[in-house]
Amino acid sequence: MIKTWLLASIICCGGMLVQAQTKPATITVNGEVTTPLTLTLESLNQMKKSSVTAADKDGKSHVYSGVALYDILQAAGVTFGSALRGENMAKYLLVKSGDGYEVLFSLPEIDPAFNDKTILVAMESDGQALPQGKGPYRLVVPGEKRPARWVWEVTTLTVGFAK
Ligand SMILES: Nc1nc2c(c(=O)[nH]1)N[C@H]1C(S)=C(S)[C@@H](COP(=O)(O)O)O[C@H]1N2
Ligand SMILES: [Mo]
Repeated sequence: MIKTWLLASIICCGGMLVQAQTKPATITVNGEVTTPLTLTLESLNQMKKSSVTAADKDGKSHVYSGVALYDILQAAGVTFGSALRGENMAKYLLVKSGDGYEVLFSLPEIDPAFNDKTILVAMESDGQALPQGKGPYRLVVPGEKRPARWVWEVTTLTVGFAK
């Protein structure tokens, strides 16, 4: 009886430890949004998929797939389209990552009403999950000469007023 109990607690605690270690990576969307979000790989996979072909640091072209940054922010209720005017033109998006790296975008850069280039929150490169340390979510920003805003290990998207 005691043995069974012991075995059960070991399995249970072991399971909890494994769960703590494999806690899924999330993207938090907060700040000037109507609906703050916490997205998991599962919820991102339920959103509309987009693909972008872009050249990496070495100039090699890859097909990246994931969810458009616009679609994520749109789901959180960020002011885009006809609402991106007046004081909202002074809003920014700060992208934060697991290693503390942070980069900034203006909203018109992201909004298809202003810009034809799709900024992607990529989950795959050439059909494969992103390599360890470069995922599970990475920004892909087509058309830039340096990939300095291709933030890997994206954790947080914060919309704010610059004034
Ligand atoms: N999280 C995070 N993302 C980052 C960086 C970083 O230091 N941390 N460096 C950026 C810079 S300056 C470059 S040039 C590219 C390099 O990407 P690569 O190593 O996959 O070629 O990643 C960008 N994304
Ligand atoms: Mo860089």
